[in-house]
Amino acid sequence: MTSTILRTDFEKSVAAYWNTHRNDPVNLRLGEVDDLYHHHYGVGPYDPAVLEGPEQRIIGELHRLESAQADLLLDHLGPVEPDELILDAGSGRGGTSIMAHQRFGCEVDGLSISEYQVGFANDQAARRGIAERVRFHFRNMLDTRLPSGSRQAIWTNETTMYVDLGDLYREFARVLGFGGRYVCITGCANDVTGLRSKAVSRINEHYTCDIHPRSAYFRALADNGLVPIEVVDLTAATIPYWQLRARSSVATGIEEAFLTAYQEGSFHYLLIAADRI
Ligand code: GPP
Ligand code: MG
Repeated sequence: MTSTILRTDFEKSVAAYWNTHRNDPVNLRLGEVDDLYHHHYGVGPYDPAVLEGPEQRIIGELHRLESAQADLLLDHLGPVEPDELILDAGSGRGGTSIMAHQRFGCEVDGLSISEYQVGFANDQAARRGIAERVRFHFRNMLDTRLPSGSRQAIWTNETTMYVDLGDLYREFARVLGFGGRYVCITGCANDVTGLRSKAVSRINEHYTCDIHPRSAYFRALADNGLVPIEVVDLTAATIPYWQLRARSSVATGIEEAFLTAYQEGSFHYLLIAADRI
């Protein structure tokens, strides 16, 4: 069974990373604030007063910025009706999926190649009593096994750096209905300078990922009938999150690489909303 889900050595190493990263205070302590466990970064200014208070205030503020990022993504996903179906491709510990269900009232399927993350996220849905409508599956987002045209909306929240974009958007174009919406938040490299940046290489090494250049997104979207309607450069909006995280007790050591990459312009934090035509 596993071999049909994890098809390459790269996918196996990515799954191993997420299956073994179970003691990650930067994600668990933030998630404990309100039981929304995220695996993405934050946007918006932080309140500098949190730096004067107890450490828990910094944790709460980082979590608020991560939830604001997920809210921003969902702002571009809707409207979604309660009887429509949506897909979280690379669903982590489930935070964005649960927020999407709370907002739209619809059923959500989340996919992850980490069995640990799938179990964690399903436990979260069960604890909230929404397991029948928010379901997480051990599956590869390049092969969702969902019926063609069955989804009104799909999102990827910082997960596309683990896959080939052509393969991914071919599958999304199949699964999305005509006029369906795709929203992506991602970090991508500046085509001119990014691929030679040491900071971008450090990020790739840290997470076992392969950051794509910005152009690769628009090429793969266009090749698969996904037409961007909005592109938001969130780079300036995410820098405060990294500055606050660098000063927190849950810093992991990758903060300086993100700050350098964003500030030198080799790396962009982007939201892309596209429609399936
Ligand atoms: C954050 O996950 C996202 C990724 C690891 C994908 C890479 C994203 C890029 C924009 C390059 P996380 O919340 O598990 O990371 P951390 O543990 O560092 O908070
Ligand atoms: Mg995190």
